[in-house]
Amino acid sequence: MLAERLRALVKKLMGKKLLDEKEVEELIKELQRILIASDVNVKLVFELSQNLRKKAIEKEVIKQIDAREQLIKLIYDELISIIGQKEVFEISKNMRIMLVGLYGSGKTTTCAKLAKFIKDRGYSVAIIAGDFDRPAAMDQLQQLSKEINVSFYSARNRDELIDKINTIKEDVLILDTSGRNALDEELINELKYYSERYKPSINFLVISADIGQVAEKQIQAFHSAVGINGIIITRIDGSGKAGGAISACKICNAKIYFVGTGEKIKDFEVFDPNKYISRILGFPDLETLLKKFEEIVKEEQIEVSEQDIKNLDFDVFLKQLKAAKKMGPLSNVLGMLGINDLPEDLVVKQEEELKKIEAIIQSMTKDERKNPDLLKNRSRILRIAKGSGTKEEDVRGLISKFKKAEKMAKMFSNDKNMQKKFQQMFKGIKF
Ligand SMILES: Nc1nc2c(ncn2[C@@H]2O[C@H](COP(=O)(O)OP(=O)(O)O)[C@@H](O)[C@H]2O)c(=O)[nH]1
Ligand SMILES: [Mg+2]
Repeated sequence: MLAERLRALVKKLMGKKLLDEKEVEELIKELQRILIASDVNVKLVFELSQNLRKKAIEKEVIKQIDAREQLIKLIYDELISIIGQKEVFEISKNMRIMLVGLYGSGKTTTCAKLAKFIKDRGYSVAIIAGDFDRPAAMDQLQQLSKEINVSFYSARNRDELIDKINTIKEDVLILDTSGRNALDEELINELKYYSERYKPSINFLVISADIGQVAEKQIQAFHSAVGINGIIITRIDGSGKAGGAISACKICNAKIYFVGTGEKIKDFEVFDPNKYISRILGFPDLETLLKKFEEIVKEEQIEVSEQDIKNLDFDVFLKQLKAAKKMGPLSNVLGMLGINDLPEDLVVKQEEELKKIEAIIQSMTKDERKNPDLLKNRSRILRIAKGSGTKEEDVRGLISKFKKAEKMAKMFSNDKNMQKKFQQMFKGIKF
């Protein structure tokens, strides 16, 4: 698998806080290889690399997140700037949709899928057969319309069809067009004909995920013939590549709205950019990683006051401990990156311990949390252990850690760097 090499490189950077230029370069090269093999247009890959290079070196480092994650985030940001965020498809009455694309790209199938999608949202839909090249295409479309119970319109020729279209009462119209192996003049004329007479409000380009590097020329030709406002990628189930779609977004400046995930009508999904990018990059769970980013950036803001340090209580203890441990290695990140051969136990154990500590502290009364001296009383300790589902020695262990932290905090409470030292102390607390 292509992404494996990228992952190996990314793994090498584990725990690093800063990227040096050589490492950035190495990663960019690997990324280029992946994107080009995924059929992303070469020029576009080059442009993307330039941006990445610039940002990776310029970017101010978020200290608590290591280089590996930062780089993935940068790559993600670059790709998303081309593909765009998740787009809602706004359906409205009197909408006229036209599907264009090469022969075999999946237009006819997509007509039915899209019609069903729109019908399920409470609109009446009409499917119109505009492909006069292959008589079989008409039957195929009629069959599909029956299957989803949507009206179907056809005619003997284009002029007749246009006359008919003007009498259709349904809310939304979807026109299927013919396709060739390549976009020739005849097809361009047909599309222009529909463009002028049918007057579509949205032109969807239907492209197959495996279209390859030829994508650019084709997309450009369709775009200059009729103007593409939306993209639907089909056969995403069969190809991990789909780089042509990224190129299409860039060329048409249009968003990807839907993806086809199989031959059946139900195999149709609203396009999710995060899922798509994870797939291209070979990182299984990018979305969770991105959320983690937000969390970390938020948690970084936890302040600590002089008062907190001088009178350390269990509330402050827990808050600081959680902040400190979150900023360390992130247990899930490993799995998210598809890296499974690392000593994950260690990290997972730490998180479990932290949960236990949290349970114990939450089983204390408000007074006990504020005034830890109350915990000299054994019956209180037993009550807390019971309440948190832990053992007496767990509670005692935590109290002793707290006492040590309290003692240390007192020691540097007059230090001018006390805030920093205090926070660092929590990072050092071992379970
Ligand atoms: N696996 C898979 N097959 C698809 C998908 N969309 C269409 N197909 C198949 O691709 C072939 C061509 O589809 P068709 O709709 O006739 O393409 P058209 O020539 O553009 O109208 C058919 O066999 C479809 O069943 C998809 O999302 N996934
Ligand atoms: Mg067709």
